[in-house]
Amino acid sequence: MLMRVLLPAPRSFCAGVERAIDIVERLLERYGPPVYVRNQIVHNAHVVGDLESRGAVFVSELEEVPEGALVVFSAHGVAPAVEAEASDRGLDAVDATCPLVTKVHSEARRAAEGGDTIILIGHEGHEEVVGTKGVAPERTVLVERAEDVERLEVEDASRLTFLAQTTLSVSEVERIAAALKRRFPEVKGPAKDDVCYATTNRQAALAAVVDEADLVLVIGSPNSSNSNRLVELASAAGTPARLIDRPTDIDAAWLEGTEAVAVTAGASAPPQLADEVVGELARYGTVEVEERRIADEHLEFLLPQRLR
Ligand code: 0O3
Ligand code: SF4
Repeated sequence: MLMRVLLPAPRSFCAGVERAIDIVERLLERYGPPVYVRNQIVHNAHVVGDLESRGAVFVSELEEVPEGALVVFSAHGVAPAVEAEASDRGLDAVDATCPLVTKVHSEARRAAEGGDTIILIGHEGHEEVVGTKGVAPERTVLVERAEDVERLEVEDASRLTFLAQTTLSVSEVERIAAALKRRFPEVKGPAKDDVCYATTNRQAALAAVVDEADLVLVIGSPNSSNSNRLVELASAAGTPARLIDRPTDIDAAWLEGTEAVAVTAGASAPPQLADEVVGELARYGTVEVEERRIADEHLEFLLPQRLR
């Protein structure tokens, strides 16, 4: 059997994920274990498992962190109330929030200070949304779908700002933003939108090959928003797609009659997993691998001052 394997690029780690992992690694090197991390540093089982094996301790509540200990906030960001709690408890907090998430927090703060209601486009309960909403909880309303826009009740339609979670579907956010602008012509918003460069590039790269593939494999963990959006994009384009955490998740039945597979990975999935997935596919026959790059990514974020 001959199978074409298309590798859309960019895929895998983004600059914010690399920085967050780097922060935990450097803290482990400098201070030794344990290094507490509030929530999964990024939504990936391999990354979490690897750091755990080297002495990182993942907790969901700050209460689980002993007084005075080192604690890292995950890449998805935290509400100001969490920062305050850490400082009240005398914890030594290091913030691994992606600077592009922090930017959205700053926009939320500015809008709230100006007296605007914030319409946050995002998924209820997602950590990034919990954090961003926490910047101005009394002034923020959440919109998950374009249909929610009609049901929105706002205090003053002339004082509105919309913001978005960074890992959503670009086309879905565009649809919601258009619905908001139709219903509230005075709504203010980001020049483009808050969906970040990495999310945008991974979606565009997959979109460029999806029609050539009979199957799309997206490497990522089940709780990774940006990875799930890649699966949705492929399904919406009419190509069956599966989210896999590791090569052994591949079911032989998926490959029956498959001539071309696209293999991509969410921003929190380690790059070597794509090679391992290609290796696994090669067990079923001869593979012909072709990378399809739509953009180069050179962005690198500075580490927090104390770790530079
Ligand atoms: O936000 P999402 O569930 O996609 O998070 P991941 O999978 O950890 O990916 C990195 C994105 C991030 C840390 C915030 O934008
Ligand atoms: Fe930052 Fe975007 Fe990566 Fe999220 S997906 S960590 S916003 S670069």
